[in-house]
Amino acid sequence: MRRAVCPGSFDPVTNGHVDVIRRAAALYDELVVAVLVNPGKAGLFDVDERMALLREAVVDLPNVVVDSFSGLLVDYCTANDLPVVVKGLRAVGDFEYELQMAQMNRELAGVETLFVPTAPQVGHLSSSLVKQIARFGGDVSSLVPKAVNDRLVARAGEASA
Ligand code: COD
Repeated sequence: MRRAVCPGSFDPVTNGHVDVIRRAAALYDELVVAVLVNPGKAGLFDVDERMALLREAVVDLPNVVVDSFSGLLVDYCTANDLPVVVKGLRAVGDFEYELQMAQMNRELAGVETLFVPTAPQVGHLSSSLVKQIARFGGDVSSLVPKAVNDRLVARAGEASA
């Protein structure tokens, strides 16, 4: 069975992430979407909420499993028999760091990386820009799955109450 992992912070999942996940899911028998638990960096959403939002976003993809991990990605890959990491690539800015990580992950544990070039209509999307726009009351409904938009609107309401 061909398996791969799509790792990330997903704080929160955007339509850019969903595009990469969908395309990767079509290439593998099972795709694990793994949310990094980073104790040093509190996000807007906690890890359980990020996972719940991801599960809603991929509910129609039966071969996608949502999980979380902490520590090194390669340790998670080795422990879970995941030989391939799938990453989305947006602009040249992504490339240098992603290449470095891909080479390091291969050296550390023989884990290969597959890069999926972003779709033009979502290439400008990032979780941090989405959060910034939502925080100031901007409309992000076309940039994120519906459940994420609902949570961001609720959060903005709580903050201004
Ligand atoms: N279009 C296409 N791809 C996109 C888009 C978009 N609009 N937005 C994001 N992506 C891609 C990113 O390029 C990335 O591949 C993935 O989606 C996840 O993005 P984020 O922003 O949610 O997650 P990151 O980049 O913060 O995640 C980084 C990791 C958690 C994967 C990385 O830090 C990691 O592996 N950490 C574990 C520690 C470790 O092993 N470190 C050593 C590395 S050598």
